Amino acid sequence: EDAELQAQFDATVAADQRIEPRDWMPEGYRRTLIRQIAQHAHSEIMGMQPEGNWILRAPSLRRKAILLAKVQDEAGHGLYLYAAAETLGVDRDDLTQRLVDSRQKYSSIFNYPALSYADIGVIGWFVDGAAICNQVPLCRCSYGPYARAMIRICKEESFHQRQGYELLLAMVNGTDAQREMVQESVNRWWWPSLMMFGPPDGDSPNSQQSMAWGIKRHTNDELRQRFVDMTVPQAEVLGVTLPDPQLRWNPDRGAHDYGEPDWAEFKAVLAGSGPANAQRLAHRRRAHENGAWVREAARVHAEKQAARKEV
Ligand code: FAQ
Repeated sequence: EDAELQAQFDATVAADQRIEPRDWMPEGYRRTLIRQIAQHAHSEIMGMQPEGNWILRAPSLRRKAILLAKVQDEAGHGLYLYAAAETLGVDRDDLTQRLVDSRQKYSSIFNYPALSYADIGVIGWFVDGAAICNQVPLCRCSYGPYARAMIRICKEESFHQRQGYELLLAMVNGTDAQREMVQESVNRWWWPSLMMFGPPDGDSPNSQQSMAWGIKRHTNDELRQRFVDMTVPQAEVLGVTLPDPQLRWNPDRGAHDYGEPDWAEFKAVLAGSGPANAQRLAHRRRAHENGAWVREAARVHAEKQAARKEV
């Protein structure tokens, strides 16, 4: 019977149809999805911190309204993604606990500090740009609830990318000091943004199986290349230099050659020793502890409602 279920699952994936929560699925498929969706949800929630830090220091009401909307969207993305993970039989409280106990990862990029308002623009341009490259193919993920969540998330990510680019356009058309701020920010965020796509293909233990299952549609290096090719002409329009002396168009490949990110730095950030790891996790833990009374009140309220229904 198991062989029959497996064959049915394989046929659904091969036909590019969706696996839904009540369908049979291999245990490894379920575990991989829980790992990836939870890490993705945690990233959205942790990703609120670098930018959230600037809401009270936005340079104008307009910039503040835009930034507030963006950070709220990230909270929303985290919540849809936790809901998508819950369809696989896990509990959001448990996933949050695993995050605050450092038993589950979140994206390396959010362990870098946002030091100037130009960083708000560059995060939108690079970090949301990279997120879009990575996430548009996930709209065709074989697992239905994840794929559907991605459609709306990608629409919002496009707005995020545009608001960042528009902020940078305003700054590069401003004073010399503003142009310098943008360049300085680009220098700090370029390499960490390339690392968002994960380790090189030869060093990515999960890619092959995830692609066979139709969870991932492209390898880490394919998506990284797509991001580089998309970003180079945008940098030209802004008049900024991407900090990579090896970056150049390769007509034979029809793509840009580029330098190797510092993978030792990537590993250090994943191991918890990035510039802001400790601060980010401490902040998240504190927020979780401060919210204990809300969770308790909701639990008691739910109990009272249930008791009322019984009489
Ligand atoms: N950071 O075998 P692979 C956003 C881990 S965008 C930390 O290649 P996989 C929007 C990986 O988990 C950011 N860990 O793994 C936003 C695995 O460890 P594990 C979130 C990383 O899963 C913008 C190990 O390394 N986006 O939040 C990273 O096949 C602005 C081996 O790697 C997503 O999560 C990394 N960069 O491929 C929000 C997208 N890279 O779990 C706020 C969905 C790898 O075995 C502001 N996820 N690792 O212990 C994915 O597409 C994939 O999971 C990859 C990694 C591509 C990230």
